[in-house]
Amino acid sequence: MKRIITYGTFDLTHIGHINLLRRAKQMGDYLIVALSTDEFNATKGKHAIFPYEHRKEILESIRFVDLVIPEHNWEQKSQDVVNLQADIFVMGHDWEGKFDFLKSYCDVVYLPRTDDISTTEIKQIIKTI
Ligand code: C2G
Repeated sequence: MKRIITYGTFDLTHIGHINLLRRAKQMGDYLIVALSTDEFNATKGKHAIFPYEHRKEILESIRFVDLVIPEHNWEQKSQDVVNLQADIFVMGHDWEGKFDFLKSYCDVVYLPRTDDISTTEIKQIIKTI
């Protein structure tokens, strides 16, 4: 069983997130999503509209996702990969190169982002309505 892990805020879940999750799952058999907590988002300078518990339940309702765990900090990834026996770490290519240190633990794959959609853009559009 090939185990995939990915990380993110996944706020205002949109097609860019779904495309990432689908392609990540297609690389293996079991997809783990480490979901940024509200507290960690604050350190990222991000304020999610949906609270962690809602973002978690939405992700758990997506058929590609098998497990959702909290992402509390930047440093937990290598431990997560080891503890959860992840074979592949996947992120969108806006993170290209940032997590190559994980190559000593697992494969690292950066997938093309979906164009013309982001949580930030959605927030901007809503403000103009
Ligand atoms: N994504 C994408 N296409 C988009 C928007 C997002 O492929 N149009 C991908 C991102 O590249 C990321 C994932 O969807 O792999 C989640 O995106 P965010 O929720 O914005 O995650 P981020 O805030 O970048 O947090 O430790 C890593 C961080 O937690 C990543």
